[in-house]
Amino acid sequence: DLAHPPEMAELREKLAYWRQDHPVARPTLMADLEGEKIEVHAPQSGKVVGHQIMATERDLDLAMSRAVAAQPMWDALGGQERAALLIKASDLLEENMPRFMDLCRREAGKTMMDGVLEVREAVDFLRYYACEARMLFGAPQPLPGPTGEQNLLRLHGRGVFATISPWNFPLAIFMGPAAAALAAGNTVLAKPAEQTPLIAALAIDLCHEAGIPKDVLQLVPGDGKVGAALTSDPRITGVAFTGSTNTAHAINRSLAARDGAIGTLIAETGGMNAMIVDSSALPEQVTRDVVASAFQSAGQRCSALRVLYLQEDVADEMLEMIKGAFKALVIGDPANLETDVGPVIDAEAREKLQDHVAEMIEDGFPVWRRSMPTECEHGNFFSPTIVEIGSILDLDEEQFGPILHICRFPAGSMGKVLDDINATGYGLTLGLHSRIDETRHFVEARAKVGNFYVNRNQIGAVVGSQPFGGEGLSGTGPKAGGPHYVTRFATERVTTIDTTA
Ligand code: TXE
Repeated sequence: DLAHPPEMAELREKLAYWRQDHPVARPTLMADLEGEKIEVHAPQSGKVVGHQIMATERDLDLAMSRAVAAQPMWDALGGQERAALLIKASDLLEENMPRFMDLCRREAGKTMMDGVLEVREAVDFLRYYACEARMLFGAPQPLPGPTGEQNLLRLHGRGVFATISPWNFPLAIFMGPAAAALAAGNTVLAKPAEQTPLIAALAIDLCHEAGIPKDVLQLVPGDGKVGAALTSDPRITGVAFTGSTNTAHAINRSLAARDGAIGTLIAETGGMNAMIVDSSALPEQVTRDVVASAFQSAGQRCSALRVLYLQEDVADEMLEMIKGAFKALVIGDPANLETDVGPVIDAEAREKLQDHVAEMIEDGFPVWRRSMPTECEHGNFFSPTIVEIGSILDLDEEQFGPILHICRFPAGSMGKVLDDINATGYGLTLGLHSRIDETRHFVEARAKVGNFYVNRNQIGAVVGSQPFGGEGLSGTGPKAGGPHYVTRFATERVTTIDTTA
């Protein structure tokens, strides 16, 4: 039950701590860095949460040299030992759940429930990839061959990975790719988003406390320039990136422009996620799932619903019910347990959403907006919005916030709807509400998306059960939290022995 994770009851007791604003100690990890000191602000209030240091060229160079030197030792340690350290780190992260929830609220504006889910996902990633390390990086796998010959396949780390992460899952997406790279025997330079460095610093502190050597996993705080410097270094063997499609393209170009080894890019980017609702769908279920998919986490999930397609003959009824639930959303301070929609990450994100809505109004599309409570005047709040448009192709790009676009389609035109969705070039999530099996099979066969959700919300992804990731403009794959993820961070080596000699 996503809405009521079991930890909630216990955590309610710790609310007094969680709701207070107390100073965040400067993370020990940033103490050695010499770059510029930058304030980190709370999205809901603009208050200073703490400070970060931008890594300089010299910091990067030093970190890179340490990572290169430490990699052979880490690789040679083997899957069992690496797994034990990752499991220990997962335990420490779990024990520190209230501290992370506090930081998730203050640094990223997350509600309490989103904070819980964030920590659980990070812990799940560490444990899942630890299991993979045990299974895949143990004894060599014998391969078939002619008599008199023995062939053995071993997996090894590739070298040094840069993991570059976004602010919207400041712990889970920061830890997940780093854990996979470590499990496979790579050393890691982990760059968090510039908006959420303190959560990342706490996570890395705890990984070191768990016994992962400091040179094996290093924090590289900074903005896009620091990220660009990292990816242009020829000593990096691969980059695991989550963020915007434009940045993924920039990293691809940067890796290709370097001399030396050919770099690997594993990218997880944005989406133009749609949901299709036909006349057989149950209106209450649709309403619940649409509102959760579009507005939970203030729409700042890459999986979030952006465009809802309603079959014409039921569209008015469904739209009325959705608007009813939309009007009931509680907007405000994420410190309040009742809050459904908190702030967006920063002023730039809010302005981008505002510009989009202004453009939609100018183009004559009908728009419904929630009024903003007075307590939201000073933060980066953006009022949840519904816009009725003609087709998904009326949109130029992903809007990363609480905006739901609605389209109507006549019965019998679902093929055209799917063609339009596919024509965006994005392929992350798609939802379908229908109780007709043939419709499900039809959509399943045509949809070019990584994750297809039927008769439920389309935002959850459970590590191990629902590996997550897209295709096309939405990413390279493999799926995070799935059975093929860790191997993308590894290289295969084959030994062939003449046993007759
Ligand atoms: O992403 P950026 P932002 C999408 C979503 C959102 C958009 C912008 O569409 O509106 O991205 O978010 C680092 N070389 N998603 O601005 O700029 C940067 O410092 C190397 C989807 O945060 O791509 C940060 O650490 N690194 C998504 C990270 O890249 C660079 C989650 C992401 O920043 C760099 C978040 C460069 N040239 C946003 N430029 C998802 N799929 O979950 C920036 N960075």
